[in-house]
Amino acid sequence: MRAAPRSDVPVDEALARARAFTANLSARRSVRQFADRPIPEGVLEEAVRAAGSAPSGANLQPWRFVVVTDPGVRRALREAAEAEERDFYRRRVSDEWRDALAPLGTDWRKPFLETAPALIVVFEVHKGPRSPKPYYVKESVGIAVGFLLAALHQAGLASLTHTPSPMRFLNEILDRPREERGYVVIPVGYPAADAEVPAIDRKPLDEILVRR
Ligand code: IYR
Repeated sequence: MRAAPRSDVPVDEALARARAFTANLSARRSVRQFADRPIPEGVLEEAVRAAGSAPSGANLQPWRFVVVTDPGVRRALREAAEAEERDFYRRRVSDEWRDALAPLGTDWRKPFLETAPALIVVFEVHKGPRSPKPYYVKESVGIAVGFLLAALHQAGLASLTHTPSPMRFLNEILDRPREERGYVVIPVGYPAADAEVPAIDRKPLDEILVRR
């Protein structure tokens, strides 16, 4: 054991610091149209470092982040994802799910998989030849992805949480072992000049917070 780190936030600044963080983070929006503009050197690596600092079940850190910039690999991912999505939107989607997605305007086409300058493909890491049995994998990886999205946003980069389904094609194209299971694909870059986002609101605090 070692001494726990001490807070460096003066108590009279706590609320202002919390508000500033909320203002910054709540300005983040998922973006689906990306500019042809490169990501500054080192930023993705630093964001993955932030993700890797997340808490995890038994501290087993059951995650893998694959940064994809190769245009050929991005194209292959787009083609495979669109094949799955075509089937999803035509046949597998329920009426209820289709209605829920309608305000977002999504469809089977996933051009952002090629237009975003980088994709961060996140995998859960399960028990395998080189990895112990992990605990609370979805929770752990979800928290790490939250850190990752926050770090990218802090660096001025836009991102999208894309969840093609099923995701096994990710293992084949990215040459990952079977104990790694696709969790989310995150296109990263700068928004296109004409990028638009759905006009959505966040639930007010009195709808999401309960006190007992
Ligand atoms: N995976 C599909 C469908 C989709 C599902 C949810 I839940 C979303 O929030 C958005 C899309 C797609 O990527 O289009």
